[in-house]
Amino acid sequence: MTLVMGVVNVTPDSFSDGGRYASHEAAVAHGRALRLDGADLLDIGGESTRPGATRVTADEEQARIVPVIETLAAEGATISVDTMNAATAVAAVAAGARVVNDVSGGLADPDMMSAVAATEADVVLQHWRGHSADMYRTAVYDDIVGEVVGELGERVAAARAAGIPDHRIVVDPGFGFGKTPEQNWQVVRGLAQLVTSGHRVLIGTSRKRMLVVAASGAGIELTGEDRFDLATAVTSVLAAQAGVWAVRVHDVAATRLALAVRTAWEGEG
Ligand code: PMM
Repeated sequence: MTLVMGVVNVTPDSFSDGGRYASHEAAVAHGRALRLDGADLLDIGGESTRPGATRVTADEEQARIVPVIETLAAEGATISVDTMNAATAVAAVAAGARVVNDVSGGLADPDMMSAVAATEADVVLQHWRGHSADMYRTAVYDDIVGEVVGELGERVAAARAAGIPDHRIVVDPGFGFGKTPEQNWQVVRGLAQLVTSGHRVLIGTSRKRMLVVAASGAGIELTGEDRFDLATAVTSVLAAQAGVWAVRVHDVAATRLALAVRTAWEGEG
């Protein structure tokens, strides 16, 4: 069964006195709604990794997400924390997170691997070649599948060296990170190689530009969240087909429905 990770972004939309409280309440409510939709995990993040996004301090990041993690973990949710900061990862695990999702694969913060090793949390190591401002400058490959798999192997080796056992390691090819939309589709062809590498694989295609490229290939203009989420749900089925462990999505309900139809199609066994 492919697991569904629902995305909860905690980004205050206001700096007024009510801003923090309002964003906390909104994030908790969103997390609850995603669980009702059938999310197996909630990925909680306080810093946008989108191209061109400005970075927030670790203190600000923790102020945003730790209370949200505490509330949702206390309600029984399995929480993943989307952070590149070791200090935030430690604070999030103390608040109840069971997975550290580091889009930099431990590269952004030299303390990340040892910090995770000292906890019992799982770690998602994503393929990454630099902060979002540099995103496309680093998107140069001779053999993209070989390089992504190879660079992920180096991150796995670093995790092991820090004392994180294999069963706690998840790998992610990092769609959209240091890759153009077209290159993301090339990486898709290498998913089988990643799945057979022995670690659990997570992928995130949700609402990404690669879906726009796929649609335009058929003369379809991808506009509106609903259509993005339909396209995302299709990728979730194909990911399940490829043996991926979990998919990170915004629209949990659409992916759950798509996966249910696939299960009916395939049969339970
Ligand atoms: N993508 C985003 C953020 N975090 N984490 C993992 N493991 N894999 C991803 O593909 C990934 C991620 C960017 O997406 P968002 O801005 O829509 O959350």
